Amino acid sequence: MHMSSAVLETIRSTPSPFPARRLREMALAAGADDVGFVALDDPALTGEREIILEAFPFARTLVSFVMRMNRDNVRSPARSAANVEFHRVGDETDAVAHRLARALENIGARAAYPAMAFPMEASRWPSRMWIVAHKPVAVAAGLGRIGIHRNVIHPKFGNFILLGTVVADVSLDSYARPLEFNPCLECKLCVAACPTGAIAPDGAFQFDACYTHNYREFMGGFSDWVESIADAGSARDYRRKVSDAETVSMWQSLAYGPNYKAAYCMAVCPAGEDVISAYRDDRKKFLEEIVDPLRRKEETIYVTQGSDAEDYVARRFPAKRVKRVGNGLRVNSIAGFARGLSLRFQRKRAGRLSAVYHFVFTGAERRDLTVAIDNGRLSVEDGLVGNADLRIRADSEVWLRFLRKEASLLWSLMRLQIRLRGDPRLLAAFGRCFG
Ligand code: B12
Ligand code: SF4
Repeated sequence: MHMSSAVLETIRSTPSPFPARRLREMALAAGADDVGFVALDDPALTGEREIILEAFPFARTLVSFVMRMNRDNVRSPARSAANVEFHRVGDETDAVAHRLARALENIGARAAYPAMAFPMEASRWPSRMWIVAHKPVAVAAGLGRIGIHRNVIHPKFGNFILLGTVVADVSLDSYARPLEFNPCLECKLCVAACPTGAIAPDGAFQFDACYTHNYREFMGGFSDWVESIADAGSARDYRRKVSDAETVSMWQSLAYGPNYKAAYCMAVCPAGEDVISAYRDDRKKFLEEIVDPLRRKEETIYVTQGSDAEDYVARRFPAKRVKRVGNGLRVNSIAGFARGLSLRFQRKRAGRLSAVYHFVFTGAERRDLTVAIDNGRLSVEDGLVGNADLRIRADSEVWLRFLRKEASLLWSLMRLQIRLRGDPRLLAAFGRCFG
């Protein structure tokens, strides 16, 4: 879309704010289904701002937009139907962002966009690889609120949307405010449908449960598959670990874009003006037609050994079977160890354990850390806080090797590279709490 030369002249000659209404028209003309604007200095972007500026130093305004997905594709137990829609709308999200950035460029503004999902900054793995976290931006732009399942729910389209962001150097004459109400009904259908138990009724999210299964054919799951090939002594040995259907599925993901294994939380969500009537009119029918087929679906759920997800599938989904796999989330720094604790914490496995751990890391990466586990709750703090039930003093490199199962604990204890003060059984109890 090209601007008239009069408009072009206006934006070049006046540093005055650009009309939000005009930018909205441009975004809709580029194909967005809804759009909202956030100033880069909005307090909601604390923690995000630096990451955005590193990639796009000219950023002043974030244009957040949503793209609708076809609901019945996402709901189908045939996940190929859901995945073609994720890919189709995902590509369209990037195309809309491209068109809007181009339109802004045409009127003399600077604009760029990060991908809807991939490609990301893979060299940063296993830390955060994405540049813009589209969800908090969309919430700040008034496009929706986060539901119990942690997806953004748009007041009209529900959660059947993908999100995009265009970063621009213009300032606007008005910005959005977050929605005052949350469209989430707290019906907990997402909790019931998730095959891994990743969504707790109180809204807590067990990242590694979702990630290990749903992302089996993405980053870490893919690394694990490669390692199973490297470890296999023969084709027959490989086939014992990986079924033919799994090999074909991996080929399909590599050839046509990675396929999500579930996203059932999104499939069953009845929130949003356009979506809710089917649920309100006949809840029983909604459950029978949309939730039950996903719950009854016979399929393999990928779990890590000893995880809450492993127990959950066995208890809740008799038609599903688990397969133990690695999820490729290797810890390669003490900072990563500290950050990863909350992502890997297995609330149920922690049970009634109540203990405070002091970690004193020495050597290459010095850091003091207090980890408290109390009746299924975890807190991680820098420094040594309160009294420890177990104090672990360890050389940072040795500790990382121990976590990766490359160094033996006994050997490290004998060589005084790891020292414990307190009941050593608490270390085993600690290990059980993390997947
Ligand atoms: C990382 C990520 C994931 C992670 C973590 C999900 C999460 N709750 O954040 C995993 C792999 C589990 C995931 C799964 C899914 N995702 Co996703 N995902 C993203 C991504 C790249 C960033 C999310 C984010 O901003 N998180 C930060 C804050 C806001 O979320 P949080 O819950 O407070 O924090 C979590 C993450 O930070 C994560 N985390 C922290 N450190 C690290 C490090 C690494 C390496 C990783 C991988 C994760 C991670 O763990 C935290 C706790 O859960 C965005 C794309 C983007 N660039 O924004 C898409 C995005 C959020 N995903 C999306 C979708 C659709 C899904 C799935 C439905 C996938 C699918 N198609 O099957 C599921 C839904 C799972 C769920 N119920 O949340 C959409 C959501 C659309 C919407 N309506 O809200 C997004 C916005 C993509 C898009 N452009 O539309 N996703
Ligand atoms: S399924 Fe129900 S509880 Fe879950 S996010 Fe949607 S409306 Fe909220």
